Amino acid sequence: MTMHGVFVTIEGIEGAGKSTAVSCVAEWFTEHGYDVLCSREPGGTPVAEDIRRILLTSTEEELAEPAELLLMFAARAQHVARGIRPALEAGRVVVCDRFTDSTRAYQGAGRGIDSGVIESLAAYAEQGVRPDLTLLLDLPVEIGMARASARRGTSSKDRFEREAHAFFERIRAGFLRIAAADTARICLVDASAPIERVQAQIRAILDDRFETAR
Ligand code: Z5A
Repeated sequence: MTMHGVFVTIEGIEGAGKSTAVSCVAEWFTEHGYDVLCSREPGGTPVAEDIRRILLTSTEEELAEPAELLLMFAARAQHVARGIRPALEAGRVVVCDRFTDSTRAYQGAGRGIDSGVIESLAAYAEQGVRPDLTLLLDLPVEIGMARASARRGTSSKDRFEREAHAFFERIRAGFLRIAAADTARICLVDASAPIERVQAQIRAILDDRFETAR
């Protein structure tokens, strides 16, 4: 079936400002007359949000790496089938906080899982649903961590936030490699700038990509 909507994903390390960027992108499309669905991964549907709880907060036993990868894709398969694809088929804009590039960066570059395994699971879970545009919010790891910890306050860290600094450096480098290999889809945003400047960069990209297409 043909899909008429627009699928935009937001990527980056923690504290990059992805949630803030999702609102900015949603606002731009709403102002331009589109019907927008904001979502996130892992999660986005009731079943996928159940899987998210296991992935982020499970502490009863250590999650094995293959299990973490398969749970990410189980959540994604459910989100695509029950959330993203129906919205795109209805002509809506879907703005998603993280998608498969996060798996490539976290489970691939971060944990060292083979890219062949990741790409074959991606093809199976996505069933042809691919982002039209991805905004990669890039910034130094220290700045992202400082922002995330300021926002977190006294609440406890999730499974990923407890990882060492080097893990996040591998992920940032992984994201940059992914972006360099797919410049047609992925636009880099300097996320170390103040919020207003980040939002101006995002709006300029959307003006450039979608205003002339209307
Ligand atoms: N994960 C994975 O391993 N594999 C996968 O396939 C997927 C995910 C899909 C959950 O993701 C974890 O799952 C994630 C990767 C893994 N773990 N980590 N790390 P998540 O997206 O829910 O969690 P997160 O990355 O930790 O999100 P976050 O900390 O909420 O980051 P954010 O959304 O990018 O940031 P924010 O909430 O928009 O901003 C953070 C704070 O900074 C906030 O107070 C803002 O007001 C402030 N902020 C935002 N922009 C600015 C600027 N420009 N200047 C100053 N301050 C700013």
